[in-house]
Amino acid sequence: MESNRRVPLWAAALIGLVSGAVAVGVSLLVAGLVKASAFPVVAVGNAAVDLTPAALKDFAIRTFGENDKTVLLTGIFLVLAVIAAAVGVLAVRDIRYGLAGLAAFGVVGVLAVLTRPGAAAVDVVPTVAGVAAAMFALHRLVARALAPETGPREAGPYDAGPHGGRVAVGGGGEERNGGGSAGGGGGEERYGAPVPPVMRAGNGPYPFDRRRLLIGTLGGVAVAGVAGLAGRMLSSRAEVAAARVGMALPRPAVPAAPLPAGVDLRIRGLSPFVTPNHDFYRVDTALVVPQVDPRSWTLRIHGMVDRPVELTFADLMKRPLEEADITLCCVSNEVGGPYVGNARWLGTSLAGVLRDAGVRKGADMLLSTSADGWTCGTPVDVVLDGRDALLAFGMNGEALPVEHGFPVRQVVPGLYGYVSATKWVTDIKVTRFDRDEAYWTPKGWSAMGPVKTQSRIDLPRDGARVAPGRTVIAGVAWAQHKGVEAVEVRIDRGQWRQARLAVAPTADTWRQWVVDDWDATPGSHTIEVRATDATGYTQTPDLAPVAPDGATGWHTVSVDVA
Ligand SMILES: Nc1nc2c(c(=O)[nH]1)N[C@H]1C(S)=C(S)[C@@H](COP(=O)(O)O)O[C@H]1N2
Ligand SMILES: [Mo]
Repeated sequence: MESNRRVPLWAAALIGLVSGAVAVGVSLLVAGLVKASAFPVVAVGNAAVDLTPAALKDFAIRTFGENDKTVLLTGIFLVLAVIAAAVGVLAVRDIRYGLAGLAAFGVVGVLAVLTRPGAAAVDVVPTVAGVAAAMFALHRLVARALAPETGPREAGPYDAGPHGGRVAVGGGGEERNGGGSAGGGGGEERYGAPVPPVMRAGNGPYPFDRRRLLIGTLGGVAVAGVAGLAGRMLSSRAEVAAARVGMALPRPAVPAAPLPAGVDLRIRGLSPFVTPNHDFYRVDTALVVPQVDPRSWTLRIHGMVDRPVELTFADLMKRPLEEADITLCCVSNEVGGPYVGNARWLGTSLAGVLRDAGVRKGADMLLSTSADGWTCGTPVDVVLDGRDALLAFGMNGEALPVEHGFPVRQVVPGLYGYVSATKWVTDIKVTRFDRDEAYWTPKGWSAMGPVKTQSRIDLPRDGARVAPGRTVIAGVAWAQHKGVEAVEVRIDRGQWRQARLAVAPTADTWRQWVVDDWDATPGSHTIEVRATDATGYTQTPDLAPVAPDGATGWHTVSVDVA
């Protein structure tokens, strides 16, 4: 490309800056994709720190103190921006100069990455990809600023309108504007009168086309932004996953007793007593699972307390730890639905943490907030009444799965999840129900959400075909923190018969049940179930929808015996 002095300096600098942004965005994305540890900008920064004379380093640390990292990164980005702008200026003089500048820059980046301790070959991939993308962007943007998109016979630079509006006539490089380009309006006047077609068909310099360049830079910025954000998301995901896998769970001071024999009837098709983590239902409002690094996680407890505190993950681990089997269920579980599961949770007492902070008189609500801003309102008296309300970080012997709230969530037996089980919890405000409202409350759900006693038939499945003869009917029932006392089943609205109950270690878990003496006769049958909890309450057939505070009714299945 020939020298062209008609591209103003600002535009040349802009071309360079946008190309630089594309380099950063694409290298972030690629770093996330190939799980490279070194993001080139940081590697260059670290190399710069290593090369800085000690005296200057000391000066910087003294002067900027805690902020020295931020100052350093800001400085690196400023230097990068100046270099990028210079590359743009070179590129509009001659694209080869610009490309060479980027290549030189890439070599510095690769060297910086490779000289980092523990660097692997894969770590250069983001730098190389970023520089390649920047070269492409630079080339395209210079072309947009100066030349027709795909050669002289296509769009002329004076025509800011859509390409569809342009008609090339004949083979002699003649073209004329179609109606569509008129849409550009008088704005095109600023480019001056069209030069004769003959001149545009040649290889001569094209006048600067501001509009085409700006559209191109918007595209470049969009690519850089989307790639950068996606890359950041991918790498924080990888980092949090690594932190989770590397986490050693401490032994609790108060371990839960080993599960008694007989908690699990071991019937195929019946929900196991302990729900494996990968089968545990998931309900939350998060479109993308929040990635919270335990090393930077903190939990703030404030509001109506005597001593507001902020706990780190290490602080939490130093507290007395306990383990508890707790069945969690969702208020939006339909009768017979799947949103219920049982796990062994490991954590520290939420009541203990609150007592240390000193809950003030008059407070009746904990407004907890997750890393992604979801909020939950939990009654203070319930949390303080001695039940195993936990700030949990372990689930069935592993660190909490990320989608179940890693690194820390609340679990409170006896309350539906939406009023108790905040995942990725980072903030607890001690407050009052008449002053604060949690996420679901204004959306038609009750502020209070005690779990309703429920039972579910797992076997046989609704609509199943079963062979005549002895048929096992089995399921689970739950009444957290009250306990399930009895389960009854009836067939075709006949006599209720008592189910045999599995052992339940505490009142906070569900309980398996089985009826194994049903002699199924050919034909269609309906099977109904109802549970009675330890307060003496028996489920009624009254149907209630899930909103505002949980479904009621008897789970009923129909089967064909043939
Ligand atoms: N941060 C956050 N925590 C949340 C929710 C949410 O939307 N966001 N949903 C709650 C609801 S409604 C339920 S039922 C439980 C479900 O927990 P699980 O997904 O681990 O089963 O999480 C609770 N905790
Ligand atoms: Mo829920």
